[in-house]
Amino acid sequence: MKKRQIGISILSVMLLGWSQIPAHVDAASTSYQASSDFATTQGQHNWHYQQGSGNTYSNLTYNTGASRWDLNQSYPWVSANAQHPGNTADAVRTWISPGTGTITISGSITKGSADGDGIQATIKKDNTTLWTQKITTTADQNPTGVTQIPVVKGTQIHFMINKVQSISFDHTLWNPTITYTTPDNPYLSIVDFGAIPNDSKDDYAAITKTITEAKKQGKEVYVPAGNFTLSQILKVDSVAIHGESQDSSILTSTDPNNGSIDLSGTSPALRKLTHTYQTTVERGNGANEKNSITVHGATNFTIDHVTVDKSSAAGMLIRGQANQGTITNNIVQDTGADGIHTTDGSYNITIANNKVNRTLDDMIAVVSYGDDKDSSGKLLPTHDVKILNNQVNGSTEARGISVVGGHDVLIEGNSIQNTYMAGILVATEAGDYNTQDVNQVTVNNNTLNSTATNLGGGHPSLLVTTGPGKIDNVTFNDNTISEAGKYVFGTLGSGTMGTINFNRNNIIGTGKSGLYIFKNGNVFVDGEKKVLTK
Ligand SMILES: [Ca+2]
Ligand SMILES: [Ca+2]
Repeated sequence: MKKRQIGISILSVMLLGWSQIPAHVDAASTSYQASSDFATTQGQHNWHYQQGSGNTYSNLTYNTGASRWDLNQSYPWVSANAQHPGNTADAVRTWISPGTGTITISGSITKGSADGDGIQATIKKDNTTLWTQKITTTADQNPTGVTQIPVVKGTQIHFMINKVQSISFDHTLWNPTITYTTPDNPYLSIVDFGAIPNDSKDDYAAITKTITEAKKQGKEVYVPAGNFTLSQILKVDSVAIHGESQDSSILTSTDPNNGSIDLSGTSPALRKLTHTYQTTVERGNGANEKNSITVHGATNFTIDHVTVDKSSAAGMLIRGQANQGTITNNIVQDTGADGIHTTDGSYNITIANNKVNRTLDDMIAVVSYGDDKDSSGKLLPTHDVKILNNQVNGSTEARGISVVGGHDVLIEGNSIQNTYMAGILVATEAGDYNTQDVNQVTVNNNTLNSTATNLGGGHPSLLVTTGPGKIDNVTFNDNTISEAGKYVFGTLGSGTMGTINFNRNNIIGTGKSGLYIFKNGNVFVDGEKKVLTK
């Protein structure tokens, strides 16, 4: 077995230590030659020495005196560079692939004598014949069609000599070489750095080590199928992590107070995996450490096909002027605070095609607090957020989709069901929240069913309300609202409110209290200015 590896330096090998060399390295080729790898132990250098009949194989026994593997010191036998069939079984040299890649087989076959009735030489990949030929002369024979054969871990390549009718004069020289090439992998697998699935033991150190090395090599981190354990916050800085699939690759946090996956830096990504908590605690102060995923000021971040299953605070929280982000095709469920919450001056964010279910607070929220400021004291509103084609269902104490401070927000094509308070809320809030102004919010083509069901609280299904500051330029076009809990539309609050438009909305039955309540703003319904309710 000769190793030739490209793309991993001797220095990095030394730094990593042999035990930690990742199996996935760039375009590595390894040669396995029968004679130089020949050993007195089965399986050494991936070679096995066997007898075979049909597709059934069993190991031969090493004969020290004859320096070969044989059956009861007779036929069949396999030596370093030759094979001889037996009367009841073929002589078989078997190579078992150590991993995924391709192989090329070389090396000629030479029958030792022209006498006898010949031999049948065969190369099989598992039970499939790659090449076979009857050989009756002493001329060298070169197998054909045995290049670039795909293999996976455990694929068996059998080199077989069959007697034909008689074993006389069947001694055959055959010293094959297998050149095994692993593919270029753009990722490092966490199991190659010591993570072990499904053993309930902590994988935090192994995964962190993989992240560090992947960042150094400019590669992604791969999480295979299985359940991996995280004992503390996982920091993902400028690295992409992807799983085998959204359901099968699971990261389980064991500390409910310290279990967020934190994304930061440039182009961090999470794709195709599940993050869950073993247990949750009370939301309390809603610290970011209790979120499932927290984006801290990252640029060009991606969260796609990720399931967030349980958290004590938010499902996904986007903060610190994070920007150019996409949050798509995710499932967020059973969170202790908001499902997907964008705040703290974040901008240019797309939240699309997600399913958010059973959140204790708002399902999808855009929030700008009064103390979200830069170092010079300038306000940092959250802005340019697109909330598109999400399905949100079942906020037990709060709103479906909300904009509470911020500007240039588009809420379009979403399905919103079963909310305790407003289905869609545009607001500024006083008190602890002390949020910033709202400007330019467009709410198009959403479908709301059974929203604002908390009749005591009295939220209309589509609500604009001001506490402090100002709200202006809010438009609701072409939404469909059925089973509104109280009113369908409403404007409330004592703060400053500019122009609010409701156009072409499709209302199926009015709310239990009526169609609308307008107590603030310059309100137009299909172009007609409304007199405010006293
Ligand atoms: Ca023969
Ligand atoms: Ca583990």
